[in-house]
Amino acid sequence: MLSYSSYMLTAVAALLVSCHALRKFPEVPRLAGIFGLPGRDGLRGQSPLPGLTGPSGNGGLPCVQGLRNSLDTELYNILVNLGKRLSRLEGVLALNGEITEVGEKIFASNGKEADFASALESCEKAGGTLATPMNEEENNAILSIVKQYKRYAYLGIKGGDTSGQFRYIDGTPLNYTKWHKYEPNGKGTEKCVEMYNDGSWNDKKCNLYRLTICEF
Ligand code: MMA
Ligand code: CA
Repeated sequence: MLSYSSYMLTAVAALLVSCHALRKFPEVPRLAGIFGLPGRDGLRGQSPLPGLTGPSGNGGLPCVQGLRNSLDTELYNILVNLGKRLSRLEGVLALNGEITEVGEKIFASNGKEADFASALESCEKAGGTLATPMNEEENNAILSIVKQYKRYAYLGIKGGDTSGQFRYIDGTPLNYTKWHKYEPNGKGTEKCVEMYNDGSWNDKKCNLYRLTICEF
């Protein structure tokens, strides 16, 4: 009787351990389904391995001793697939001229002209911020969109109270600039920055209509 109880205890403990990962990551079956791996639906009504049980509370993905070990591989495969699908989507968007990628950044425009505050709001609502060139390569990527739409664009840079003090929107000082000759010249009266169609910058009033270019 004692040995039977301890056997049951071990079995239950093993099941708990194997299901632990799925409780910790309950989204795994759903992700697996999304990324084309056997997930909730793929395994419905089937037992992919002999001896598998389908306990309740984990969305139908079977729990079995040893699943904990395979979960890393499963998650790895999901991430690899996710990366491949994202890169295909990026290829489509880039092909259609809808995004421009530089390093980790993605630049995109909605093609609309707006004042600085509205442009920034549009970008933030979309989960990004205004395009902010932090080196020559990023400046050129933004320039390509300015040329595409043939419109000057506001940049994610703002002038402070002190004249000539321009900072990134988050308040940090600029580490790259591309001022046009004799700019900035607003002496604190032009608190926004526009990009000309040669990629150079001009401090400018914030209430004009300029192309909205965001970065993500
Ligand atoms: C405009 C305005 C300024 C800019 C000068 C350059 C007259 O003001 O765009 O921001 O510096 O042109 O000539
Ligand atoms: Ca100016």
